[in-house]
Amino acid sequence: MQRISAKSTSWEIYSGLCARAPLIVRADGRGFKKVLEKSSKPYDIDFARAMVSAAQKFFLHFGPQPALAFTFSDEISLVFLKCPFAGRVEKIDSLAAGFLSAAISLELHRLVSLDCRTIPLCLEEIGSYLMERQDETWRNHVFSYGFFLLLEEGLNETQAMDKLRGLKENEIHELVFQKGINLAKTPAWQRRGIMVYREEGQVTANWDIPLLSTKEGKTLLMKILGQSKS
Ligand SMILES: Nc1nc2c(ncn2[C@@H]2O[C@H](COP(=O)(O)OP(=O)(O)OP(=O)(O)O)[C@@H](O)[C@H]2O)c(=O)[nH]1
Ligand SMILES: [Mg+2]
Repeated sequence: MQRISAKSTSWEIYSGLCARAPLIVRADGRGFKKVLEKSSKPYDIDFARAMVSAAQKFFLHFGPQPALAFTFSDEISLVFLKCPFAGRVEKIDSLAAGFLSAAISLELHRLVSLDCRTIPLCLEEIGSYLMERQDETWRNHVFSYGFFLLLEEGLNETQAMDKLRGLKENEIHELVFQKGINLAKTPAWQRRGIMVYREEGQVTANWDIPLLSTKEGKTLLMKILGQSKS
């Protein structure tokens, strides 16, 4: 068969779409509610370890280097200070999704897939983006504990969802507290997410990150992003 001529690339109308650095690539597991239906609820440490290990492998084997990765639940945000693949969005999204899908499939010993999107922003916005994802980590944490507690009490998913929607965050807190779980004392990685970054030449996973809105959190981010820029 003849090779496709250069002309046929004119069909590839999205191939010219480019982003500038800095940019964030966020991957999210497809249908992970089903994938993880037999895992521990609301949190499965082995699944969290699989996500972290895939993020570490990304640093070691993907090629273009992110400055840091932030993960919670079934998502991973990868912060790039330099453009991978000359900023070509199709390349970035497909290769990052392909790599992470393969890495997480190997970790979980089953075939799974993740999608990816590229988010362009400026350097000053990286902190805000990560703070938003960390806020989402916290909301997800409160909601998940509430949700699984209500399921254990015999409500079905729709009933549990409806009940939680009518409650304020502190009310869910209280509900869970009555059952002996203090949401302020759960493992830090469940409340704040996990970061992966290079430290003294090693790809470190930090399971006890500070709140990124605090001075300590901002200092940590500046250190990671600062050393990665140079
Ligand atoms: N059992 C268990 N489930 C988890 C854990 N972490 C994430 N999940 C599941 O993963 C889902 C992630 O949310 P979504 O990304 O909105 O759900 P999804 O099923 O992946 O749907 P799409 O992303 O739209 O394909 C959660 O709703 C949980 O059901 C975990 O540690 N244990
Ligand atoms: Mg998902």
